[in-house]
Amino acid sequence: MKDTSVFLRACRQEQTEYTPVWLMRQAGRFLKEYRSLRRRYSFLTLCKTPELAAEVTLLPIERLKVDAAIIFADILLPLEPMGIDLEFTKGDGPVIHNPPRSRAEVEGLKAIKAEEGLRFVMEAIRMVCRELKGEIPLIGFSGAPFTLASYLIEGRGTRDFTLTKTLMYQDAACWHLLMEKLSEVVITYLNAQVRAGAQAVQVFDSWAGALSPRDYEEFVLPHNRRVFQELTSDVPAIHFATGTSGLLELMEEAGGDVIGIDWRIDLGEAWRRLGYKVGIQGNLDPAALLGLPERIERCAKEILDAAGGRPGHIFNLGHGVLPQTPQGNVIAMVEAVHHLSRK
Ligand code: 1CP
Repeated sequence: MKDTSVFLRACRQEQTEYTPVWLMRQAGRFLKEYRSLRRRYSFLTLCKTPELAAEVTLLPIERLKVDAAIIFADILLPLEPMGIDLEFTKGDGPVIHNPPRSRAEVEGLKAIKAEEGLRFVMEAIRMVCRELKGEIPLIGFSGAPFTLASYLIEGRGTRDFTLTKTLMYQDAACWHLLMEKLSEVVITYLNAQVRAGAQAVQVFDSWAGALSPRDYEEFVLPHNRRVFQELTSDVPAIHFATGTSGLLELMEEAGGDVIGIDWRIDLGEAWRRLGYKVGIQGNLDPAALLGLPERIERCAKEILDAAGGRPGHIFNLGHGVLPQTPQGNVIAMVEAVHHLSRK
Protein backbone atom coordinates (compact mmCIF):
# COMPACT_ATOMS: atom_id res chain seq x y z
CA MET A 1 0.00 0.00 0.00
CA LYS A 2 1.39 3.38 -1.03
CA ASP A 3 1.93 5.79 1.83
CA THR A 4 2.67 8.85 -0.24
CA SER A 5 -0.75 10.47 -0.40
CA VAL A 6 -1.03 14.17 0.33
CA PHE A 7 -3.48 13.44 3.15
CA LEU A 8 -1.29 10.89 4.96
CA ARG A 9 1.80 13.05 4.62
CA ALA A 10 -0.05 16.05 6.03
CA CYS A 11 -1.19 13.89 8.98
CA ARG A 12 2.50 13.29 9.68
CA GLN A 13 3.30 17.01 9.31
CA GLU A 14 5.34 16.42 6.17
CA GLN A 15 5.51 18.92 3.28
CA THR A 16 2.86 18.48 0.59
CA GLU A 17 2.35 20.08 -2.85
CA TYR A 18 -1.04 21.40 -1.72
CA THR A 19 -3.31 21.23 1.33
CA PRO A 20 -5.41 18.05 1.40
CA VAL A 21 -9.14 18.39 1.96
CA TRP A 22 -12.05 16.11 2.87
CA LEU A 23 -15.40 16.76 4.56
CA MET A 24 -16.96 15.20 7.59
CA ARG A 25 -20.22 13.57 6.44
CA GLN A 26 -19.05 13.81 2.84
CA ALA A 27 -20.94 10.59 2.12
CA GLY A 28 -24.39 11.68 3.17
CA ARG A 29 -27.63 13.42 2.54
CA PHE A 30 -26.34 16.39 0.53
CA LEU A 31 -25.46 13.96 -2.30
CA LYS A 32 -28.32 13.28 -4.74
CA GLU A 33 -27.15 9.70 -5.29
CA TYR A 34 -27.19 9.08 -1.53
CA ARG A 35 -30.74 10.38 -1.22
CA SER A 36 -31.86 8.13 -4.02
CA LEU A 37 -30.25 5.08 -2.37
CA ARG A 38 -31.99 6.08 0.90
CA ARG A 39 -35.37 5.95 -0.81
CA ARG A 40 -34.72 2.25 -1.41
CA TYR A 41 -32.87 1.25 1.76
CA SER A 42 -32.96 2.22 5.44
CA PHE A 43 -29.87 3.87 6.91
CA LEU A 44 -28.96 0.72 8.87
CA THR A 45 -29.38 -1.44 5.76
CA LEU A 46 -26.94 0.84 3.92
CA CYS A 47 -24.45 0.51 6.78
CA LYS A 48 -24.84 -3.26 7.13
CA THR A 49 -24.64 -4.20 3.44
CA PRO A 50 -20.94 -3.98 2.55
CA GLU A 51 -21.57 -3.50 -1.20
CA LEU A 52 -23.87 -0.53 -0.48
CA ALA A 53 -21.66 0.97 2.25
CA ALA A 54 -18.68 0.72 -0.13
CA GLU A 55 -20.66 2.34 -2.95
CA VAL A 56 -21.68 5.28 -0.70
CA THR A 57 -18.10 5.68 0.61
CA LEU A 58 -16.83 6.06 -2.96
CA LEU A 59 -19.49 8.60 -4.11
CA PRO A 60 -17.68 11.72 -2.82
CA ILE A 61 -14.33 10.52 -4.20
CA GLU A 62 -15.70 10.50 -7.72
CA ARG A 63 -17.95 13.55 -7.41
CA LEU A 64 -15.94 15.94 -5.20
CA LYS A 65 -12.26 15.09 -5.80
CA VAL A 66 -11.52 15.03 -2.07
CA ASP A 67 -8.15 13.71 -0.85
CA ALA A 68 -9.45 11.03 1.53
CA ALA A 69 -12.39 8.65 1.82
CA ILE A 70 -14.12 7.91 5.13
CA ILE A 71 -15.86 4.60 5.55
CA PHE A 72 -19.65 4.90 5.51
CA ALA A 73 -20.85 3.78 8.93
CA ASP A 74 -22.03 5.50 12.12
CA ILE A 75 -20.46 6.08 15.50
CA LEU A 76 -23.35 4.26 17.17
CA LEU A 77 -22.99 0.93 15.32
CA PRO A 78 -20.61 -0.66 17.90
CA LEU A 79 -23.25 -0.18 20.58
CA GLU A 80 -25.47 -2.89 19.06
CA PRO A 81 -23.10 -5.80 19.76
CA MET A 82 -22.75 -4.43 23.33
CA GLY A 83 -26.42 -5.32 23.77
CA ILE A 84 -28.01 -1.99 22.86
CA ASP A 85 -31.26 -1.76 20.92
CA LEU A 86 -30.57 1.00 18.38
CA GLU A 87 -32.96 2.57 15.89
CA PHE A 88 -32.59 5.45 13.41
CA THR A 89 -35.99 7.12 13.30
CA LYS A 90 -37.07 9.35 10.44
CA GLY A 91 -36.12 12.95 11.13
CA ASP A 92 -35.21 12.40 14.78
CA GLY A 93 -31.84 10.71 14.38
CA PRO A 94 -30.74 7.82 16.56
CA VAL A 95 -32.83 6.41 19.41
CA ILE A 96 -31.68 3.84 21.98
CA HIS A 97 -34.53 1.84 23.45
CA ASN A 98 -32.67 0.39 26.45
CA PRO A 99 -30.32 3.12 27.72
CA PRO A 100 -28.18 1.79 30.59
CA ARG A 101 -28.54 4.10 33.57
CA SER A 102 -27.94 1.91 36.63
CA ARG A 103 -24.76 0.20 37.79
CA ALA A 104 -26.27 -3.24 37.03
CA GLU A 105 -27.15 -2.13 33.49
CA VAL A 106 -23.65 -0.74 32.91
CA GLU A 107 -22.15 -3.99 34.23
CA GLY A 108 -24.36 -5.90 31.79
CA LEU A 109 -22.87 -4.18 28.68
CA LYS A 110 -20.93 -6.71 26.63
CA ALA A 111 -17.41 -6.48 25.25
CA ILE A 112 -17.32 -6.73 21.45
CA LYS A 113 -15.46 -8.86 18.95
CA ALA A 114 -15.23 -6.44 16.03
CA GLU A 115 -14.56 -9.17 13.47
CA GLU A 116 -17.86 -10.77 14.48
CA GLY A 117 -20.36 -8.11 15.57
CA LEU A 118 -19.11 -5.53 13.08
CA ARG A 119 -17.94 -7.81 10.30
CA PHE A 120 -19.97 -5.79 7.78
CA VAL A 121 -17.83 -2.67 8.45
CA MET A 122 -14.60 -4.64 7.98
CA GLU A 123 -15.92 -6.18 4.77
CA ALA A 124 -16.91 -2.71 3.45
CA ILE A 125 -13.40 -1.41 4.30
CA ARG A 126 -11.78 -4.29 2.39
CA MET A 127 -14.03 -3.62 -0.63
CA VAL A 128 -13.32 0.13 -0.63
CA CYS A 129 -9.55 -0.44 -0.34
CA ARG A 130 -9.65 -2.78 -3.33
CA GLU A 131 -11.39 -0.04 -5.35
CA LEU A 132 -9.13 2.80 -4.21
CA LYS A 133 -5.96 0.78 -4.91
CA GLY A 134 -3.99 2.83 -2.40
CA GLU A 135 -4.36 5.97 -4.51
CA ILE A 136 -6.77 7.69 -2.12
CA PRO A 137 -6.44 6.77 1.57
CA LEU A 138 -9.40 5.47 3.56
CA ILE A 139 -10.15 6.83 7.03
CA GLY A 140 -11.71 4.50 9.62
CA PHE A 141 -13.49 6.05 12.58
CA SER A 142 -15.12 5.62 15.93
CA GLY A 143 -16.96 7.76 18.42
CA ALA A 144 -14.89 8.61 21.51
CA PRO A 145 -15.99 7.10 24.84
CA PHE A 146 -17.61 10.31 26.16
CA THR A 147 -19.61 11.03 23.01
CA LEU A 148 -20.76 7.39 22.86
CA ALA A 149 -21.62 7.46 26.58
CA SER A 150 -23.77 10.55 26.07
CA TYR A 151 -25.92 8.83 23.42
CA LEU A 152 -26.05 5.64 25.50
CA ILE A 153 -27.22 7.35 28.65
CA GLU A 154 -29.53 9.97 27.14
CA GLY A 155 -30.95 7.46 24.63
CA ARG A 156 -30.73 10.11 21.88
CA GLY A 157 -28.92 13.31 20.96
CA THR A 158 -29.06 16.00 23.66
CA ARG A 159 -28.27 19.68 24.12
CA ASP A 160 -27.67 19.83 27.86
CA PHE A 161 -26.32 16.36 28.75
CA THR A 162 -28.30 16.31 32.01
CA LEU A 163 -28.58 12.53 32.42
CA THR A 164 -24.95 12.05 31.37
CA LYS A 165 -23.69 14.61 33.89
CA THR A 166 -26.01 13.29 36.59
CA LEU A 167 -24.35 9.86 36.35
CA MET A 168 -20.89 11.46 36.18
CA TYR A 169 -21.45 13.58 39.30
CA GLN A 170 -23.52 11.13 41.38
CA ASP A 171 -21.68 7.87 40.75
CA ALA A 172 -18.14 8.50 39.49
CA ALA A 173 -17.19 4.82 39.89
CA CYS A 174 -20.05 3.72 37.64
CA TRP A 175 -19.13 6.48 35.14
CA HIS A 176 -15.52 5.30 34.95
CA LEU A 177 -16.64 1.67 34.57
CA LEU A 178 -18.83 2.70 31.62
CA MET A 179 -15.96 4.71 30.10
CA GLU A 180 -13.58 1.75 30.51
CA LYS A 181 -15.99 -0.56 28.74
CA LEU A 182 -16.50 1.94 25.94
CA SER A 183 -12.74 2.54 25.62
CA GLU A 184 -12.20 -1.19 25.12
CA VAL A 185 -14.87 -1.23 22.42
CA VAL A 186 -13.33 1.80 20.66
CA ILE A 187 -9.82 0.28 20.74
CA THR A 188 -11.00 -3.13 19.47
CA TYR A 189 -13.14 -1.54 16.77
CA LEU A 190 -10.50 0.90 15.47
CA ASN A 191 -7.69 -1.65 15.44
CA ALA A 192 -9.93 -4.06 13.52
CA GLN A 193 -10.61 -1.30 10.96
CA VAL A 194 -6.85 -0.77 10.56
CA ARG A 195 -6.32 -4.52 10.09
CA ALA A 196 -9.05 -4.45 7.42
CA GLY A 197 -7.15 -1.70 5.55
CA ALA A 198 -8.02 1.74 6.99
CA GLN A 199 -4.90 3.95 6.59
CA ALA A 200 -5.86 6.59 9.18
CA VAL A 201 -8.47 6.81 11.92
CA GLN A 202 -10.57 9.63 13.31
CA VAL A 203 -11.95 9.61 16.84
CA PHE A 204 -15.12 11.73 17.01
CA ASP A 205 -15.52 13.27 20.45
CA SER A 206 -18.11 15.58 18.92
CA TRP A 207 -19.70 16.67 22.20
CA ALA A 208 -16.65 16.93 24.50
CA GLY A 209 -17.01 20.73 24.31
CA ALA A 210 -20.04 20.40 26.60
CA LEU A 211 -17.62 19.81 29.50
CA SER A 212 -15.63 22.22 31.64
CA PRO A 213 -11.85 21.73 31.37
CA ARG A 214 -11.84 20.35 34.95
CA ASP A 215 -14.52 17.77 34.19
CA TYR A 216 -12.83 16.82 30.93
CA GLU A 217 -9.60 16.22 32.80
CA GLU A 218 -11.21 14.05 35.44
CA PHE A 219 -13.93 12.18 33.56
CA VAL A 220 -12.70 11.93 29.96
CA LEU A 221 -8.99 12.55 29.45
CA PRO A 222 -7.62 9.34 31.07
CA HIS A 223 -9.91 7.23 28.90
CA ASN A 224 -9.08 9.08 25.68
CA ARG A 225 -5.39 8.80 26.50
CA ARG A 226 -5.72 5.05 26.84
CA VAL A 227 -7.58 4.85 23.51
CA PHE A 228 -4.80 6.71 21.66
CA GLN A 229 -2.07 4.73 23.42
CA GLU A 230 -3.58 1.40 22.46
CA LEU A 231 -4.22 2.22 18.81
CA THR A 232 -2.10 0.55 16.15
CA SER A 233 0.69 3.06 16.21
CA ASP A 234 1.81 3.29 12.59
CA VAL A 235 -1.50 4.74 11.43
CA PRO A 236 -2.19 8.48 11.96
CA ALA A 237 -5.02 9.30 14.37
CA ILE A 238 -7.18 12.44 14.18
CA HIS A 239 -8.75 13.58 17.46
CA PHE A 240 -11.84 15.67 16.70
CA ALA A 241 -14.24 17.63 18.88
CA THR A 242 -16.34 20.79 18.66
CA GLY A 243 -16.38 23.74 21.04
CA THR A 244 -12.80 22.99 22.00
CA SER A 245 -11.42 26.42 22.88
CA GLY A 246 -11.26 25.47 26.57
CA LEU A 247 -9.94 21.97 25.89
CA LEU A 248 -7.28 22.21 23.19
CA GLU A 249 -4.21 21.56 25.33
CA LEU A 250 -6.01 18.76 27.19
CA MET A 251 -7.05 17.12 23.94
CA GLU A 252 -3.45 17.20 22.76
CA GLU A 253 -2.37 15.68 26.07
CA ALA A 254 -4.91 12.88 25.55
CA GLY A 255 -3.43 12.05 22.15
CA GLY A 256 -3.76 12.08 18.40
CA ASP A 257 -1.41 13.08 15.59
CA VAL A 258 -3.89 15.69 14.35
CA ILE A 259 -6.38 17.75 16.37
CA GLY A 260 -9.70 18.52 14.64
CA ILE A 261 -11.40 21.80 15.54
CA ASP A 262 -14.61 23.63 14.63
CA TRP A 263 -15.07 27.21 13.36
CA ARG A 264 -15.68 28.80 16.76
CA ILE A 265 -11.94 29.28 17.17
CA ASP A 266 -9.38 30.80 14.81
CA LEU A 267 -7.31 27.98 13.29
CA GLY A 268 -4.06 29.93 13.55
CA GLU A 269 -4.63 30.65 17.23
CA ALA A 270 -5.57 27.03 17.97
CA TRP A 271 -2.49 25.65 16.22
CA ARG A 272 -0.24 28.16 17.98
CA ARG A 273 -1.68 27.11 21.34
CA LEU A 274 -0.89 23.51 20.44
CA GLY A 275 2.71 24.58 19.85
CA TYR A 276 2.60 23.04 16.33
CA LYS A 277 3.40 19.71 18.02
CA VAL A 278 0.52 18.07 16.14
CA GLY A 279 -1.24 18.57 12.83
CA ILE A 280 -4.49 20.53 12.68
CA GLN A 281 -7.73 19.75 10.84
CA GLY A 282 -10.49 22.21 10.02
CA ASN A 283 -12.22 24.51 10.23
CA LEU A 284 -14.73 26.05 7.78
CA ASP A 285 -18.21 26.66 9.18
CA PRO A 286 -20.43 24.11 7.34
CA ALA A 287 -22.95 26.93 6.85
CA ALA A 288 -20.35 28.82 4.77
CA LEU A 289 -21.12 26.31 2.00
CA LEU A 290 -24.65 27.74 1.81
CA GLY A 291 -23.19 31.08 0.65
CA LEU A 292 -22.02 32.17 -2.79
CA PRO A 293 -18.90 30.61 -4.41
CA GLU A 294 -16.89 33.88 -4.19
CA ARG A 295 -17.48 34.03 -0.46
CA ILE A 296 -16.62 30.34 -0.05
CA GLU A 297 -13.32 30.94 -1.82
CA ARG A 298 -12.59 33.93 0.44
CA CYS A 299 -13.36 31.92 3.60
CA ALA A 300 -11.16 29.05 2.38
CA LYS A 301 -8.33 31.51 1.77
CA GLU A 302 -8.66 32.95 5.28
CA ILE A 303 -8.29 29.48 6.77
CA LEU A 304 -5.31 28.64 4.55
CA ASP A 305 -3.73 31.96 5.55
CA ALA A 306 -4.31 31.15 9.22
CA ALA A 307 -2.45 27.85 8.68
CA GLY A 308 0.34 29.89 7.11
CA GLY A 309 1.51 27.13 4.75
CA ARG A 310 2.94 25.08 7.63
CA PRO A 311 3.03 21.33 6.98
CA GLY A 312 0.32 19.48 8.90
CA HIS A 313 -2.88 21.29 7.95
CA ILE A 314 -5.76 19.17 6.70
CA PHE A 315 -8.59 21.30 5.38
CA ASN A 316 -12.06 20.22 6.51
CA LEU A 317 -15.30 21.67 7.78
CA GLY A 318 -15.60 22.33 11.50
CA HIS A 319 -18.41 19.74 11.66
CA GLY A 320 -20.46 17.63 9.25
CA VAL A 321 -21.64 18.99 5.89
CA LEU A 322 -25.26 20.17 6.09
CA PRO A 323 -27.87 18.21 4.09
CA GLN A 324 -29.03 21.44 2.34
CA THR A 325 -25.55 22.13 0.90
CA PRO A 326 -25.45 22.53 -2.91
CA GLN A 327 -23.02 19.99 -4.36
CA GLY A 328 -21.55 22.65 -6.67
CA ASN A 329 -20.47 24.71 -3.66
CA VAL A 330 -18.57 21.75 -2.20
CA ILE A 331 -16.81 21.21 -5.53
CA ALA A 332 -15.94 24.95 -5.61
CA MET A 333 -14.52 24.71 -2.08
CA VAL A 334 -12.37 21.66 -2.85
CA GLU A 335 -11.06 23.33 -6.02
CA ALA A 336 -10.35 26.57 -4.15
CA VAL A 337 -8.38 24.78 -1.42
CA HIS A 338 -6.30 22.86 -3.96
CA HIS A 339 -5.68 25.88 -6.16
CA LEU A 340 -4.97 28.45 -3.42
CA SER A 341 -2.63 26.20 -1.46
CA ARG A 342 -0.58 24.85 -4.37
CA LYS A 343 3.09 25.56 -3.81
O1 1CP B 1 -29.71 8.99 5.80
C1 1CP B 1 -29.95 9.32 6.98
O2 1CP B 1 -31.03 9.78 7.35
C2 1CP B 1 -28.89 9.09 8.01
C3 1CP B 1 -28.07 10.29 8.27
C4 1CP B 1 -26.74 9.80 8.81
C5 1CP B 1 -25.56 9.60 8.07
C6 1CP B 1 -25.34 9.83 6.60
C7 1CP B 1 -26.48 9.42 10.15
C8 1CP B 1 -27.45 9.40 11.26
N1 1CP B 1 -25.16 8.99 10.22
C9 1CP B 1 -24.57 9.10 8.96
C10 1CP B 1 -23.21 8.67 8.58
C11 1CP B 1 -22.08 9.06 9.43
N2 1CP B 1 -22.15 9.38 10.77
C12 1CP B 1 -20.74 9.10 9.03
C13 1CP B 1 -20.32 8.62 7.64
C14 1CP B 1 -19.07 8.98 7.08
C15 1CP B 1 -18.98 10.40 6.57
O3 1CP B 1 -19.33 10.65 5.44
O4 1CP B 1 -18.47 11.25 7.33
C16 1CP B 1 -20.00 9.52 10.15
C17 1CP B 1 -18.50 9.76 10.23
C18 1CP B 1 -20.89 9.68 11.23
C19 1CP B 1 -20.48 10.04 12.58
C20 1CP B 1 -21.52 10.42 13.57
N3 1CP B 1 -22.77 9.90 13.78
C21 1CP B 1 -21.29 11.38 14.58
C22 1CP B 1 -19.98 12.09 14.79
C23 1CP B 1 -19.87 13.24 13.87
C24 1CP B 1 -20.80 14.36 14.18
O5 1CP B 1 -21.62 14.69 13.33
O6 1CP B 1 -20.66 14.91 15.28
C25 1CP B 1 -22.45 11.47 15.36
C26 1CP B 1 -22.68 12.38 16.54
C27 1CP B 1 -23.37 10.52 14.85
C28 1CP B 1 -24.73 10.24 15.38
C29 1CP B 1 -25.75 10.45 14.34
N4 1CP B 1 -25.99 9.57 13.34
C30 1CP B 1 -26.96 10.07 12.51
C31 1CP B 1 -27.37 11.33 13.03
C32 1CP B 1 -28.45 12.20 12.45
C33 1CP B 1 -26.58 11.56 14.16
C34 1CP B 1 -26.59 12.81 15.03
C35 1CP B 1 -27.72 12.79 16.00
C36 1CP B 1 -27.71 14.02 16.89
O7 1CP B 1 -28.19 15.05 16.43
O8 1CP B 1 -27.23 13.93 18.01
